[in-house]
Amino acid sequence: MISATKPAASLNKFEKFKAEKDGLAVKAQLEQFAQLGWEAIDETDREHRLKWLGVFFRPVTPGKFMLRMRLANGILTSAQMRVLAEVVQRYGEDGNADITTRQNLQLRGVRLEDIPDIFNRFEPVGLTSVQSGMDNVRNITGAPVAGIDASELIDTRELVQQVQDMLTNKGVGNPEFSNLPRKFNIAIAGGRDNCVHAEINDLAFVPAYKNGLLGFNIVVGGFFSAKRCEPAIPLNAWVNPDDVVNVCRAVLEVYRDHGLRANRQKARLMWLIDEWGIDQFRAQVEKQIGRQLETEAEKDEIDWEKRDHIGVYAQKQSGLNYVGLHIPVGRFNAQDMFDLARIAEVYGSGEIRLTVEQNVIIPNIPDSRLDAFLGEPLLLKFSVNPEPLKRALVSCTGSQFCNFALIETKNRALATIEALEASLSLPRPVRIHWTGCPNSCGQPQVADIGLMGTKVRKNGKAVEGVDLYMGGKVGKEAQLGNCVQKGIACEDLEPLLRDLLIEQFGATPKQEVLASF
Ligand code: SRM
Ligand code: SF4
Repeated sequence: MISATKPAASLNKFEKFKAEKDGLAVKAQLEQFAQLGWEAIDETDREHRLKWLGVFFRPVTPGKFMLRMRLANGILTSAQMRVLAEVVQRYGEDGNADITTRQNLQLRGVRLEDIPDIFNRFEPVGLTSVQSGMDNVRNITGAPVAGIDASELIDTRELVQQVQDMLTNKGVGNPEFSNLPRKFNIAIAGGRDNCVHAEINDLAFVPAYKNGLLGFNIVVGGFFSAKRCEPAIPLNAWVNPDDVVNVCRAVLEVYRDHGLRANRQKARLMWLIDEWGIDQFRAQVEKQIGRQLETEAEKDEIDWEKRDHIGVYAQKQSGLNYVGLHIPVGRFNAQDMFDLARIAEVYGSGEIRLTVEQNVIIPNIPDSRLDAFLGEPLLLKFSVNPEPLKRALVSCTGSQFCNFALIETKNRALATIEALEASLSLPRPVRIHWTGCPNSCGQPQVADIGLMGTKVRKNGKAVEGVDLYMGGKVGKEAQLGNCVQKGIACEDLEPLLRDLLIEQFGATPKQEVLASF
């Protein structure tokens, strides 16, 4: 039984409004909303239910909505990118797009009155933004080099698409999964380097051999929240790739029907696993599937350091290459998007891929076209060989558009890195992740250096500051980092980071490098 049908008294306000009217119901009202305008429509529809369609009211920029897409495995075509670029272009200075930490795109500046037309343009090119926010499954991540990586174990593209199709009814919207107790993250890793951060997903599939067959070990319950962060734990189950969709369905049904709904701070999957214990949770998933799951393979195949895919790499298809472009803090304007669509078409196969590090990969570039590709002016902005600090920089949205933010992130992250790079030489990339508040969208816990926005008192005044996280390890033996210092005023951060980079990451001051010649 879905707990949302419990007596109203035991439900929090989100459960109440979901029980009153399903989020997906606003789809039928879009024309009406467009005519009424954003100020006149029902507040709960505007601020909450529209997120079921990926349409996010932004209290920071009222009337200018954010549109969060779904891009299975982070892959889109140049035709799709052009449609998205046209949307962004409509809004002039207000229009831009961000690559997200879930291999996805968010468009900004969007007006509610344009949504029906935008959705009409999405349909013919196969784009959807459905169920991308609130109590739904977020964009499903997969290996960004699926199908082109010579060392790949399992091509995740089709699997991710199948799971997305199942839970969104092929992009139309699926009321079966539109009232989960809370958000839910799914990732499918296909390579050896855990490129999707399996450990920070509610449900993740990790390649593993069992009895000579290649399938997946399953981990569950990983999540970040302001209240608690946990890495995923083994379900003690191994599945054949053919079973991935069924397992996703069963896990989601168990979560939907039994997940905790009274307190939103304790509603993510791990809280249910805590209450039941992993064995009971596993047994319930088996009951839902109607058969026993195989126990997990002794070891998984994640035995590489994580790659960032920036630069030029030979594909498994002989004579073809993929090129990773660095997109500073993941932000595009409309022209950038048109340019990317063009170069993907002119030099590659028209395909564009996104990574969880907020960067782009253009695959399928023949050897003969590579030099011309590398000479494209766009690559002066989106480098294939960025400086080591910029290369590994990730940032959440921050106060420019997000009302949860305690600090501005993206612009500050870039300015700080540029200042540090002006004075330091780094022997290797250092992964610095910024996140504007404890919700941790910028994943500071997976970074070498994580910076989480907070407010600090300095000289009797409240100023923007950060808590410092260290020790996040990605790839094989992934581990979450911890907070090592609290309450650093942002204005004091640069010298602190400078010392940290010198002491712990082998950075050398640039003057010293020059002096030694
Ligand atoms: Fe997030 C809420 C942005 C990845 C944990 N996240 C939000 C909202 C929707 C809040 C809001 O309404 O303003 C932010 C929208 C701001 C905006 O205008 O852009 C927001 N989250 C993002 C993105 C765009 C950050 C980025 O710059 O890349 C990422 C979008 C991913 C996507 O394509 O769907 C994003 N958020 C994450 C991640 C990272 C991940 O999934 O690997 C996390 C931590 C992992 C997790 O969820 O377990 C994350 N976001 C949260 C939370 C805390 C969840 C919780 O259980 O408490 C919130 C707050 C909430 O849901 O109540 C949140
Ligand atoms: Fe907004 Fe906080 Fe998420 Fe950053 S971490 S996007 S500030 S909710």
